Amino acid sequence: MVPFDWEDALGLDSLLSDDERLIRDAARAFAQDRLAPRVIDAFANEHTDPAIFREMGEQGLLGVTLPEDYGCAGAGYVSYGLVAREVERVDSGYRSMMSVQSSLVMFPIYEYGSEEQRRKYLPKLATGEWIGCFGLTEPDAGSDPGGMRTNARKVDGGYIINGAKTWISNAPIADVFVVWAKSDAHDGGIRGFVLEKGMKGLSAPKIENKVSLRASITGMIVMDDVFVPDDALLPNVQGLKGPFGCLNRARYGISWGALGAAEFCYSAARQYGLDRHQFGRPLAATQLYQKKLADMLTEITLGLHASLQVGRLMDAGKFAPEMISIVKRNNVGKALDIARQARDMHGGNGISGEYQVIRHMVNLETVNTYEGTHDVHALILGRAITGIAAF
Ligand code: TGC
Ligand code: FAD
Repeated sequence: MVPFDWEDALGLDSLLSDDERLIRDAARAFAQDRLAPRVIDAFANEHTDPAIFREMGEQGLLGVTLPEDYGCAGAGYVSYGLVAREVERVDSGYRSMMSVQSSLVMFPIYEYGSEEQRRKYLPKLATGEWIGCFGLTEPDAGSDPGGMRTNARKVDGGYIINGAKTWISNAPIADVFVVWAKSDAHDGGIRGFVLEKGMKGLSAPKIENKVSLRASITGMIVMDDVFVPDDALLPNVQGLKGPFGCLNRARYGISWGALGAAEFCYSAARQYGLDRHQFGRPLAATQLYQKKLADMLTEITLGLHASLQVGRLMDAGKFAPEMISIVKRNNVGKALDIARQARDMHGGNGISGEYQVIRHMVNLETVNTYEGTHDVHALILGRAITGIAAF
């Protein structure tokens, strides 16, 4: 028999390789030493510090799954998940900055791009010198991106792009824009383009006054007759499987990340219950308080092990996207429940920014919506179970 570990109930640590533990520990040290001290102010003042991308780059946390040839770590998907968990333990907005850059900007350039595009963009995105964003969602096409209106018209030497993307993480500070558009030169098929800051007709206004994810800047991408040369097209993919291929990676990372936020809330509620006395004893000595902690630990533990299994299958090239829907949907939903419980268990202090659980709670509302809402992932699973699309 071994003593029970309330922070690692089923021995996840023992299932990791030495390299995975090293990456996890480095990410944890970075997140706790460099991100945690800034997050309360960043959230309160809705401030995104672009220097964070360069700091993440210095630590090797951007594009961790991509090859070393392009300045990346060449690690596996389990390592990527462990990084997301550590960063989101501090704030979902910081994880969002990291996962958009890694899965939604660097991955498509690597997977669908030409060698010239890889060489041009990946090393600078890996160091964080350049910041990237991913434009799929539009004002009238959110859960149904096939309904997008953004279009690319073929002209001599390139394309003219028109349209608007909304709710785009990193957009107002981005140097590189991966944008999805319907192309008349490809029978109206969806194609990916890489746009650059400063192109005529391209702007990225900030969306102000978010109540959630305030440490991560969000904006629109407005394209008004933007001319892009032929070599801005991502040559190696056509159709929605292009953006969905990126979303598979980001959604998987979120499944780990959300549980990092949940672990913070669980740990904070445990400590608060031990420290705070009411009715002559610690809150943690009450049955209701202990049941809540037991439920939290159970869901976190089951979710982490499920994500580990999905990561192992991704590393082996044996995953189905529906596996990712299970862990994105369930882990984020459970994390949100845990954050709400932790908020309640802190009593009045639970609404204070200093105790931080309410920040995680409101952040997780966004995480439950983006990258496919909780219900859209249920419908993806429902389709796979029944063979009937109910969207
Ligand atoms: P559907 O007919 O299902 O598929 C169209 C084509 O795509 C292929 N495909 C996939 N390929 C790879 N991975 C997946 N997960 C795939 N899912 C589908 C499919 O095989 C087909 O290929 P082909 O060759 O036959 O053309 O398409 P649909 O239009 O019926 O899709 C329905 C649905 C609901 C599954 C889809 O539209 C969906 O997932 N909606 C949710 C939209 C979403 O997740 N948006 C995210 C925007 S980005 C974002 O939120 C970033 S936040 C980041 C942050 O800050 O952290
Ligand atoms: P809608 O699709 O209008 O959905 C509204 C509600 O209806 C939801 O509850 C949904 O589950 C439900 N619903 C929709 N369709 C059905 C159906 N068929 N059956 C039953 N219920 C349904 N997008 C990007 O492209 N890039 C980004 O970087 C990015 N970052 C984001 C950052 C933030 C902070 C936020 C909030 C969003 C971001 N998004 C981004 C957009 C995000 O992906 C969308 O908000 C999400 O896909 C949902 O789309 P929607 O908001 O249009 O909601």
